[in-house]
Amino acid sequence: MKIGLFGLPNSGKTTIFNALTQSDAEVTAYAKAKAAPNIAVITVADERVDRLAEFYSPKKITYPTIEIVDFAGFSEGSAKKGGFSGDQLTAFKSLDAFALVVRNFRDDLTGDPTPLKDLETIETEFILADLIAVESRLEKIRWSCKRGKKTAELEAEERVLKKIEIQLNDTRPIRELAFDGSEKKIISGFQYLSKKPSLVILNSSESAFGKNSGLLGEISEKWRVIEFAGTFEMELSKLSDAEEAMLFMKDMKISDSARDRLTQCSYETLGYISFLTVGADEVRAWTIQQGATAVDAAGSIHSDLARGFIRAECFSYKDFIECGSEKAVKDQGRFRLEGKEYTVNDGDILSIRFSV
Ligand SMILES: Nc1nc2c(ncn2[C@@H]2O[C@H](COP(=O)(O)OP(=O)(O)OP(=O)(O)O)[C@@H](O)[C@H]2O)c(=O)[nH]1
Ligand SMILES: [Mg+2]
Repeated sequence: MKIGLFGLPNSGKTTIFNALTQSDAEVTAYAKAKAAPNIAVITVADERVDRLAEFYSPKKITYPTIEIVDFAGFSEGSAKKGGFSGDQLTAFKSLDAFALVVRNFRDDLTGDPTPLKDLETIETEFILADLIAVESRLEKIRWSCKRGKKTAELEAEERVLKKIEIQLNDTRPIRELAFDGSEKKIISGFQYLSKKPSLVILNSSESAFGKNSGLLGEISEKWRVIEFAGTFEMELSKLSDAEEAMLFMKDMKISDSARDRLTQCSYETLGYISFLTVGADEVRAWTIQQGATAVDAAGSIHSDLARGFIRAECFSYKDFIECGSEKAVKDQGRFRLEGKEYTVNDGDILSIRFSV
């Protein structure tokens, strides 16, 4: 999974990047927009993996990972000035979601925070960039049609793009539009910014942290949102003494680490769940889309497993913990054989039988 920290300059993206990844990237007021973003990989903590590893004592324990990309702040009007750069758009393309970082602390240069207005600025920028992309594609289609290259495919594409154009002209994100199967297929090659799943990180000052329920409520009408105390949490992530860090967190009434809160919010935003595989070689958690089938899960492990799928042997983590062993799970009739179409649940422990 890949999440991009994005937002106005000086909103604390790099501070939060450091808090999440225990990195030491330079934090400066109004840094020059750099060409290359900061990138680091975090592991997704999962207690279930830890517990299972105690039972199986595997040679290897593997957690899912999330790549965090910290982009330089963009300036208002980026889209209008001919769009985001090709490099930027390429970088955005590979993201699963944006984490929009909004400033909720006083800044000497720009003064008091305006988080709702800032979010609107970002959204408008995305919408403008998408509108430019849609209009230029529509222009090309019209040009082709005029020159006698009209095809049913081009006409279908034009219809979807016009539908998108109306939405964008209404200053609304593409994410709110519903598309049917064939429409989805037509636009799957385009990477619209206002279509990408997004969550919001409200970056509050230490003194305001935890006192923003009204604001968080307003933001949550449109986005999933989490609150961070950026500077505080960056310093927290540098503490080598875990107990000391816990005490500071308790003091601030922070329930989980920045990393765990972002992970959870990302999974919710993207509709992801985890299934598990166990054995003497490896205990591992895997990420898949909610609603995925056993054969999808098999394919996420290896394409051969999906191709030669016979059945999935399955039991839930909860049943395993309640019963205490795989044998007890079987004895109590909680061990299941599932076919290709089985919908995988969060916390399912799967073993795929296959033949190729
Ligand atoms: N009070 C307070 N200041 C913060 C917080 N987060 C960041 N800052 C300050 O804001 C300034 C910019 O922080 P960065 O983390 O570099 O912000 P950025 O969004 O990465 O900035 P650009 O990359 O230049 O767009 C620094 O002076 C930080 O100390 C916070 O949570 N509270
Ligand atoms: Mg930065």
